[in-house]
Amino acid sequence: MILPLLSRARQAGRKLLAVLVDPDKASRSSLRTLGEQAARGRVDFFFWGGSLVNQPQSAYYLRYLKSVTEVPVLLFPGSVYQLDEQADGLLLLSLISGRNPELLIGHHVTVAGRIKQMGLPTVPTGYILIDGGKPTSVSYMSGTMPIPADKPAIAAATALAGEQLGLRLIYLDAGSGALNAVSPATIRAVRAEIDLPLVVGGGIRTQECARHALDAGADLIVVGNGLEKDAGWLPALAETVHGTTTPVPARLLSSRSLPTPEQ
Ligand code: 1GP
Repeated sequence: MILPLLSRARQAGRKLLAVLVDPDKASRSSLRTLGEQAARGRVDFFFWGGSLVNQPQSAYYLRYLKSVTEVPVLLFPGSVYQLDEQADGLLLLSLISGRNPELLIGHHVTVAGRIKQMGLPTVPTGYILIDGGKPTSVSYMSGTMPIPADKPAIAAATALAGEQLGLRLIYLDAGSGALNAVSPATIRAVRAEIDLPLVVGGGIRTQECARHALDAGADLIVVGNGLEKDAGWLPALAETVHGTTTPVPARLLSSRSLPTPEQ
């Protein structure tokens, strides 16, 4: 259900918005506010995850979020301990900008059986860290270096390799709370190289920044910190996202190049 939604939106040139919730920072009141705001402005997904997550607390708040919104919640796990069958799906991340084998395949082997048992729909995701101007939790926790911000060609080649390996989504992330969001030049370079749906997040705190990412070719943007500080920003942000469209590239009109809808 997730990939077809992304593919249909991409075919129509329609942009999408995801709100990242860190379960460790959640409270019932913050989730209730987000749920209300999500209903007012259109939110397409909640992403659920963080670098350090207290699993019982996460399960409690995820149940609560599911009770106050119908927006699909996708796990965006910072570790193998963050699986939860209450979610609607799982971004199965392979950290392809890094060279840590555990995050390329090791942890996946550890939890493969558990994911199958849970019946969680997965989205095989090429996760690419781009330098956002300061060390982030994810680069520290993963023990990997992000791709330098001024090397769009490396980001593009990394995304292309991910596509060639059969991944179904590319996520460019400057890291939560990044000083600088992923630059339009990097987004454009990646967009020009791949046909997969493209997610961009990290450091998006203004509508202008969101618009730049979308205009450069992001299909879906992810915002976390900016909304933690002010959930009231959500309707205006959603309006920016849903008011932005891009012409559909001719190659996308051929069904041959579209991801196969399996989920
Ligand atoms: C981080 O892309 C997300 O993985 C969101 O980042 O919290 O900076 O919006 P922010």
